[in-house]
Amino acid sequence: MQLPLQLPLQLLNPLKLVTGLGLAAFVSLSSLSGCAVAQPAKPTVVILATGGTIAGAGASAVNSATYAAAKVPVDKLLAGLPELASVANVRGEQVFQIASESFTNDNLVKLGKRVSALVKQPDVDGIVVTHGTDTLEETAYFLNLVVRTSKPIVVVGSMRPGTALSADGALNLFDAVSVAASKDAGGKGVLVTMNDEINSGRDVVKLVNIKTEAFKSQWGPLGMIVEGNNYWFRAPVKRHTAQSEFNIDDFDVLPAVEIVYGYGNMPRSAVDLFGNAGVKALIHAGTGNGSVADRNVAALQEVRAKGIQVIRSSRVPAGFVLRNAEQPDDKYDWVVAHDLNPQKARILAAVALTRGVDSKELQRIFWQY
Ligand code: DAS
Repeated sequence: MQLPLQLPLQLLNPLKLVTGLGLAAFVSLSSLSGCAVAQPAKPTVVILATGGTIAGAGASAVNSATYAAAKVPVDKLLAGLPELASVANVRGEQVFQIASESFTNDNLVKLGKRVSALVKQPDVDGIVVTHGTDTLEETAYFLNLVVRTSKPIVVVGSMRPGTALSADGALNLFDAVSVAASKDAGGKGVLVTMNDEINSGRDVVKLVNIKTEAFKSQWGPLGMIVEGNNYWFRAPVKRHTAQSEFNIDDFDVLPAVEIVYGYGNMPRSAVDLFGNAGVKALIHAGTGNGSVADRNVAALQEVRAKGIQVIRSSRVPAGFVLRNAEQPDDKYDWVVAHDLNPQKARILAAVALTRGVDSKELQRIFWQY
């Protein structure tokens, strides 16, 4: 009986070891049957690398927070994770090599178009986007709105560079590829795998800026991934991907939508500045339930009178802004961002305004997406 020369440890059957049959009794199925057992073809996952900490490098293993992001190329990331071959056939593309705080609307559009082109290819089963964590939530939401597919798209980053002790990138990336290769991950919108959780790209936000358990959704994760197995507990109810009315193939430029941040003593100058800068919409990141200082109500009304959409979000990380509560939105013809934080509200408003919608349609879109 021909024993396989290289017996991968993970193939040892612990039951046989425990019953004393040990290695001698271990035989591969192929030698028993005398012919190769056909292995199911592995899914093909394309990894689009954009930079960030997951591609970062520090001077020493104790540098878990002091390092340079966007240094390691995608082929080295993949070479450093041979375990990926156990879950999918993977290939990588270096789309950008930047820290994600430097992302622009043009980066979003270019990435979205590449994802859209790849998911149309019949031999591509899933997509992983490696990304910096700073604006990961914005990119994940953008792709969730504009890529018309039911194939899994997973955005992933890390809070520590691969050079650090207890680096989180390798397992996050393995999880991302494993989820992207899973049929049961399809149709759930864009997903984010960080720290063993599978979150919705719509809901997830970076809530902590200094530890590996950084990403949370106030509505909870969709599921968890443990040792390559997905455990689902809920599914998204908002429109996304294949059910979206938006399509990255329909536009090349995102309209200018900016954000003003609310705080005590906030002057009207920021509102006035953007009101005269040609923006198509202004997100007001208000205090509390999207509150607007009295001196800024007039400033926002003037902005609205110029045909610029005004959208009330909140600087408070959880909850959602109620229409006509802190401000008479019907009277002022303003929109509320629902549960979207200011940066996600900016993404949705920009995507919606590629179709030149009015305020009534824009509010419908904020309820549905
Ligand atoms: N600068 C951060 C970024 O690229 C690093 C990271 O956390 O990924 O988003």
